[in-house]
Amino acid sequence: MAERAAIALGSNRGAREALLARARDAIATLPLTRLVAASAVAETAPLGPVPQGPYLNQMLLVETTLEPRALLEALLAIERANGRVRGERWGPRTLDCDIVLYGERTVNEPGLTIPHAELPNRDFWLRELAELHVPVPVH
Ligand code: A4P
Ligand code: MG
Repeated sequence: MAERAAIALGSNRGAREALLARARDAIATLPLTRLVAASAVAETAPLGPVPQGPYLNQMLLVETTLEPRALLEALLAIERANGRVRGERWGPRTLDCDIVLYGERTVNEPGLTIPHAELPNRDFWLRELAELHVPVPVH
């Protein structure tokens, strides 16, 4: 059965707006996946310890039958295709695609945590989820 997943996009390097648009198109054309809704794109001050430029962030809602791990692999491939080079943790990036929620599932595996560990700390994610009428689980 298809489930709904919330995917957060972020970019603070390069042609940020175009990078988000390309990520949206790539996600919309993933196999077994349909793009249901997208929040507004918002500019946000950089979080974390690394000095860097502002981000553009956007939340997508998809319906998918890809399992969480397969969805993550697909998102990492989209990041790579858009010039993402893994550097410093929390550092500047052309494109970041994170799975924030996947249905009501909890996943705690090496390399995959759902709900995303930073969800309670990112006001802009909480705002974007509210905009898309996605309830946020309380733990
Ligand atoms: N990973 C584990 N769980 C997940 C998940 N639910 N979704 C693993 C996606 N990936 C997940 O990712 C490192 C690994 O996390 C992945 O290979 C995957 O196996 P990464 O994107 O290289 O992350 P990172 O930068 O090394 O660390 P982290 O904790 O993922 O950083 P974030 O959360 O990506 O933070 N400020 C603003 N305003 N807006 C932002 O979007 N983003 C960051 C980066 C910092 N500051 C920001 C923003
Ligand atoms: Mg990431």
